[in-house]
Amino acid sequence: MSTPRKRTTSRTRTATRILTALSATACLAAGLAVAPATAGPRPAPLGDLAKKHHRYFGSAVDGPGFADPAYLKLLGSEFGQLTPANAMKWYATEPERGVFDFTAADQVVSFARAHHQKVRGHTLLWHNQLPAWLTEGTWTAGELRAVLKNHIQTVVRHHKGRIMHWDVVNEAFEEDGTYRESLFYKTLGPGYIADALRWAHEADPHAKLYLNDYNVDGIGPKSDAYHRLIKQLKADGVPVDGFGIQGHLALQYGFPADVRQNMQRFADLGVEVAVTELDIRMRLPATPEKLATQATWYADYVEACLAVEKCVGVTVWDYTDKYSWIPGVFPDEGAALPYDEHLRPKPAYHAAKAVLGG
Ligand code: 9MR
Repeated sequence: MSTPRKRTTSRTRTATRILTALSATACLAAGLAVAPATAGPRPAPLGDLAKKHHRYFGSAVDGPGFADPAYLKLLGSEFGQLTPANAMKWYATEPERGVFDFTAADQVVSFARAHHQKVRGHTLLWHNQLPAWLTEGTWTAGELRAVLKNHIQTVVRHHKGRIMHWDVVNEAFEEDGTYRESLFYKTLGPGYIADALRWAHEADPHAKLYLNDYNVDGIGPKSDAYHRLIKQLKADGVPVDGFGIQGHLALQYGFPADVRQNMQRFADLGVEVAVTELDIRMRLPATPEKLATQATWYADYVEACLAVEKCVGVTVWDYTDKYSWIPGVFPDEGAALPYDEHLRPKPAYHAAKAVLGG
C-alpha cells in the first residue's frame, strides 16, 4: 500500500520556494558562496521566466535611470516590459497647448525596442501632472472635449503600433466608489471615460485599452465601482480591454487576501487584468523580518496573477529603491522594491523569481 501523499497546496509550495530563496539570500548576506564553483548557465531573468507562463514581468523607468549605466544594464536584461513613470503624462507630452514633445517618451520606447521589451503607455488622462495651461484655463464642455480628443489621438498616433496597453484613464474614482471630481468629470460628466476610450481606439485599434487605479487590489467600494463601470462599458460596446491594478501596498496595512478573487471577477467580465505599479513599502528602517514579509507578499501577488488566466503580467514601479517615488511622498517609508538602492536583489526578488519557477 502506498503511503498517502501529503496534500501540497499552492501556499505550501510558495512557502517552500520562498524559504529556499530566502536561505540563498541569507547565505549571500553572510558572505557564503551559493553559486557553483564552475560557471553554470546564466540564471534566467524575471522577464524570461514570466514568458514561460505567458506573462510579462516589467518595470517602470524614469529620467534619472537613463543616466545610470548599471541601472540600465539590469533594466534591459532582467525585464520584459517597461512603463514610463512620467514621460507619457500630459505635462510632459503637451507642455503647451497644441505643442507636443515626445523626447522623453521616445527614449523609453526606443530603449524597450532595442531590448525586445513590451511597453505600457501611462497615462492619457489623469487629474495629476497636468500642464498649467490646462488646469488654469476655463473651458466649456465643447472646448475641453476637443482638447482631450486632440491630446489623446496625437499621443496615441505618435506611438501607434509600439504600445501594448494604454492606461487611458488613471484614478477616476474616489475610495468610496464615487467619481473623482477631476477637471474632466466636472466639465464633461462621467461620459468622458467612454469618449476617451473610443478616441484612443480610433487612433490605435491594436493597443489594449485600460482603466487603472490604486487601492483596488481587493474587493471593496472602489473596485466595485470599476466592476460596474467596465460591465456597463462592455454592454455599450465601448472599447475597454483591461483593468490595471496598481498594487501600491504597505506592510502596515495588510495583504489584500482576496486579490485573486478580485482579479477573477474582472476577468469574468471579459477584460484582462494587469498588475501595473507593484511596490510594497514599509516603515523604515527595513529589518530582515520586514524584508521577509515583503518577500512573501511579492510572491503571493505574483502567484495570484499566475492563477488568473487573464492576468497578463506584473510591473514593478521601478525595480530599485534607488529610484522609488515613495520616500519623496512618505518620508519615513520605503524599501519597497525587489532591488535595494545599490541594485542588489532583495529577498523579494528571489521570492518573486521562485514563484515564476526560477
Ligand atoms: O512615479 C511617479 C513619480 O515620479 C511622480 O512624481 C508621481 C506624481 O504624482 O507619480 C508617480 O507615479 C504614479 C503613477 O503615475 C500613478 N499611480 C501612482 C504612482 C505613484 O505616485
